[in-house]
Amino acid sequence: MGLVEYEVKGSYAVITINRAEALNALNSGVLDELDKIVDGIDTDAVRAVVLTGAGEKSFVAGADIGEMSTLSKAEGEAFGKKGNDIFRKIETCPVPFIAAVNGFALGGGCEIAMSCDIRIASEAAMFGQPEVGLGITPGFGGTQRLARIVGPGMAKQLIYTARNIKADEALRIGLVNAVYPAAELMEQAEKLASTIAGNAPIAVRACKKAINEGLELPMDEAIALEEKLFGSCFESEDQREGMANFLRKKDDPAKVKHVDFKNR
Ligand code: CO8
Repeated sequence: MGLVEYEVKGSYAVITINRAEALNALNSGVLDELDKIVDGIDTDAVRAVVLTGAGEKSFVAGADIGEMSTLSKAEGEAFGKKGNDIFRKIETCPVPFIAAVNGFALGGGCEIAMSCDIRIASEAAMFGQPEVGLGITPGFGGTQRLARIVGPGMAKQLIYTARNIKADEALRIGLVNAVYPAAELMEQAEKLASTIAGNAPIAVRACKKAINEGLELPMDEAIALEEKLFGSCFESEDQREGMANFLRKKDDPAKVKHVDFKNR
């Protein structure tokens, strides 16, 4: 067993951070393996990815404090960049990532969850950015992504106080989309991944790009980006078959079938 596990389950995959003895804390070894796995995802075949942590207690309890404790300023900055580069790969990976948060999601754990497209959590999940209590800032994108997800006021309160919040509060502030009993979390995450994977992959990928890149642009440019991506879906086999399938319903509702999208 490696520090990070990767399992392809048909049209989606599951990545598991596998360092349960340290509550899945992110050390350099975990980050290096994760980087290789994300680089190696076959984004033609895999249409959604679930990211979770091994064991029943923790998703990811942050960056490894032992490893960080003796870093110089330059090394600290380099370690921040190492994490940021990988999390950015997840954020910009063409296929959607779902974080299945099964316990502690603190510091770098909250940050890796926020680099995913969608977060769902178990009732036992706990979120927080405890860094200022350790004498550092969030360093894997927390100051930026938390503010974008829950708004600057709430992000500042959580970051300045270093207060951890439970799953119900994370749901209330919009940090997660849904909360499930622990025993149901993976089933729900995989069901969500499977639903996404059943839709037209070219279109899903274009939606991810349009939302992520559009949010960084003024509205006129964002709308123009959407137009380009919308146009890019046409003349694909999937667009023709998806629409033809709908139109067949007009002749005979019995003719509507599940479309087996081909990703072309
Ligand atoms: N780093 C290293 N080891 C950890 C970490 C961590 N973040 N979290 C837990 N562990 C280890 C513990 O040391 C312990 O190991 P051992 O058994 O060898 O003593 C084992 O995991 C189990 O942990 P506990 O015994 O502490 O379990 P508890 O149930 O008592 O407590 C907690 C669970 C509350 C999650 C507790 O472990 C804790 O507070 N952990 C630290 C959480 C934290 O502060 N995370 C943020 C770290 S900072 C960060 O992520 C910054 C990201 C950006 C970095 C940028 C780099 C420059």
